[in-house]
Amino acid sequence: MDIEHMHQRVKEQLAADRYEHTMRVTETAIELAKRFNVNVEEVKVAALLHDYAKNIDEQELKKYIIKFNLPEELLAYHAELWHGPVASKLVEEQFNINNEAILRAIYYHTTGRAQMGPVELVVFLADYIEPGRNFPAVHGVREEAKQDLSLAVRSALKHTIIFLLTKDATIHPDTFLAYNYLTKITGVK
Ligand code: DGI
Ligand code: FE
Ligand code: FE
Repeated sequence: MDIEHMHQRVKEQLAADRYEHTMRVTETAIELAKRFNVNVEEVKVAALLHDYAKNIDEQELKKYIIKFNLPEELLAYHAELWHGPVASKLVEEQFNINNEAILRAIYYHTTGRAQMGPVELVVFLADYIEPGRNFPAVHGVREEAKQDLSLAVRSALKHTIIFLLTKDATIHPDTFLAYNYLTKITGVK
């Protein structure tokens, strides 16, 4: 499956604003991959497909979680966390993608996880700092992203956790595991 075909399918699948976000994430991710010596081809595909399931409604996402045997505990968390895991299964099926680095980057792009690999880190960070994002914490993370991939992702996770706490939201354990992992490996604490 060539990338132009996937691009076309993404455009058909997503609303215009979501498609434009996807294009900005892909450009940002390619830049980060070059900066931090991460596989550009894997990053490009993962970024292009990361939000592939974003415009599927909740009822249908729920059906896919059952159909694909994804962890049912996902259903106990906010529906916002469902589109990554579902997208990873859909693109595996529809585009015959079997590269684990790409599939994981799509699966975990919202929560992160412990021991995130380089493609996961780049896609996670690009999604957070793409030029259309404009929340207060993004500016500091963009600065860190010029220097250190792990530190920048750690900061993005930290600000996501703080943001979710202000909303009294539940927080998926993978978000904490990702934060703890990066805190340890960066030597912050
Ligand atoms: O799909 P995008 O909007 O591009 O970005 P995303 O997939 O990172 O989704 C971001 C949303 O998910 C944002 O509103 C924060 C929320 N989120 C991230 N981690 C968690 C979470 N929401 C809950 N409830 N729990 C989490 O652990
Ligand atoms: Fe997303
Ligand atoms: Fe996104």
